[in-house]
Amino acid sequence: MKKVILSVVAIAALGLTSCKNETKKVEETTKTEVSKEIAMTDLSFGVRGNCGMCKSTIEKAANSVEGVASANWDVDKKKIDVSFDDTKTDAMAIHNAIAASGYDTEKVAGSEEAYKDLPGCCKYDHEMMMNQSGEIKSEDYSNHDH
Ligand SMILES: [Cu+2]
Repeated sequence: MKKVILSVVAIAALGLTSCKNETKKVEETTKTEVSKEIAMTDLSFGVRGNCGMCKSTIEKAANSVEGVASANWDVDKKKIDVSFDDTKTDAMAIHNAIAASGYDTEKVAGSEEAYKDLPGCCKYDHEMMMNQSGEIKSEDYSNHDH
């Protein structure tokens, strides 16, 4: 197998100059991707919300922050998992973007203006528990409602 690769490389090297350049380009792209992966920071924090529509609004807000690679909000756990490039953004920028879309996070209260414009089903309870296990029953939840 190694021999085959070596001979392919040799042929490419001996061949047209354009072929050689192409091979080099591919290598560089791969290297960039690897270093990007290393810089990615994974973060989870609580975000209040009700339904699938909330999910798309929250995730859209998080993804709108430059440097955010992925965002996944869990409707049962009231929690978001974000992966971002910490050379481009930081946790607070993501908290602020979600809050600006009308949703409360652990650190930033949601914009009241944006909250007013949310569809009726998305007008979540501001007392809602965040970072739930996903197994808490509604009767348990009422105990936390002061
Ligand atoms: Cu909703």
